[in-house]
Amino acid sequence: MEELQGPLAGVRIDEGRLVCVDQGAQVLAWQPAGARPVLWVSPAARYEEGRSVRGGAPVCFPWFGVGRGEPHEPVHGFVRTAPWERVAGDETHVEYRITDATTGAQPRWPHSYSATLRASVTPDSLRIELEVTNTGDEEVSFENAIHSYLAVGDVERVRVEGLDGAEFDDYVVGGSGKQVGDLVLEGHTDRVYRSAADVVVTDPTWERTLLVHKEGSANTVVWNPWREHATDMDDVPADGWQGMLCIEAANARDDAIFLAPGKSHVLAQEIALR
Ligand code: TA6
Repeated sequence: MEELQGPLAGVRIDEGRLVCVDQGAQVLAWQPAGARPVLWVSPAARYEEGRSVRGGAPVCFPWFGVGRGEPHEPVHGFVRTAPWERVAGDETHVEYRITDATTGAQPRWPHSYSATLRASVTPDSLRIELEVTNTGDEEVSFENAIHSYLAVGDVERVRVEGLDGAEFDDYVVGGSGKQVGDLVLEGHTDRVYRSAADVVVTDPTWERTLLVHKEGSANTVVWNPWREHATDMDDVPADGWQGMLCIEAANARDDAIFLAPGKSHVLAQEIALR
């Protein structure tokens, strides 16, 4: 494990193949030996305190997007840009922790909690776990997501298998829909699927297949801004949308987690080269 030198503190493990920054406990890179990067980071990403780096696997908690009901700020919750404490690590894993003692009074979510992020690698897989414990004395509810940006050769040629028959909320056209067959993206896509199933991402351009396994996740979020929205973001180049596809393990909206005092919940996502 080596300390990451640069504007954001962090670590490189597995001979530098896995990179994680302390801010947001955000995995930024995973590139197995002999393979192309599996996680995408924007070439125009900005590495600034208080700003989530565009790419890798940001941690969304205790809400997803703008949350439920009244829109919440910051988008995707307040731990994504907060300083997590690195509590363990070696050449195959790193572990971070954050609690309400760090994030302080949060009017939108005034609860006592402890969150642990574990990232671990094998030669051909990356596992990211977000464990949340209710350390208060009343039931809490929250949303969460591991907002993974997969690197792909050309998103227009990618197929996503495993969502067939799943209902989804469509944040592009509004309303809901039901997936028929494999998902092939044809434009701006922003969907929260009600599916706990694994998905298989086939990437013909890079001649590879990624298996995305989930645990403790009722939802799969699929997002790509496409050409028309890539330029909405100052940290995504105009053509950046073609090389990325977000496949996120999540619990959002009606699938928010309810946790009794003292109880814990684990959300996990495992990405494996097939
Ligand atoms: O995961 C999908 C999504 O909720 C999209 O609506 C889009 O906003 C994306 O997250 C990125 O959010 P960010 O706050 O990182 O720009």
